[in-house]
Amino acid sequence: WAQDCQVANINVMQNFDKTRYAGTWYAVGKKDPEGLFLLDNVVAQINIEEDGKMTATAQGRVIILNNWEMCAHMFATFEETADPAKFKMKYWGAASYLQTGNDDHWVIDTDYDNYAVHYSCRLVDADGTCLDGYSFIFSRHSTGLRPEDQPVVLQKKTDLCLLGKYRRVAHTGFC
Ligand code: ODT
Repeated sequence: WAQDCQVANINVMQNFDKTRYAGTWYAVGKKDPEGLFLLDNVVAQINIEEDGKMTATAQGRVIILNNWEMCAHMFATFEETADPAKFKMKYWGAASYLQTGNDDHWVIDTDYDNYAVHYSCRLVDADGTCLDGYSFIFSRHSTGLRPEDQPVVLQKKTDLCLLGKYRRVAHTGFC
């Protein structure tokens, strides 16, 4: 078996339960996309609205206009797809100069209580691999992943063909 790194063949969370995914997640690792936006101190809050739809808010340190450092407050709505673990995420900022977009939001793996592996490919190459994408490793704990979750997450990074492409996301209290 050889890894083909095809976006279409990426395995996502089976029987994904968005109600258990709700709540606070601290980004502890990130593979950046081109035109990097969220730098560090990234915390996401996933909500399930009364109509059952998933929404989110997030904050994180960003640098805009080359050298203006600030804490970005972001909002997102999620559109469901045929696969319960694959969403389309429409997002925008509290201020007009922040990034807006419509990205895939795939939940690759989670135990709901400790860790979650997120993936988003923005641009699929002609050969079916991802040309531009990003991925967050989330923890329920601001201090990072529990030792017992590290091998699981390492395997998922490998499956995503992103091993070695992540950086640590610091939580310094900036936001
Ligand atoms: O940092 C980058 O360059 C990529 C991230 C850009 C999109 C972030 C927008 C956040 C939208 C609001 C909250 C959503 C929370 C979802 C959790 C994970 C994905 C960011």
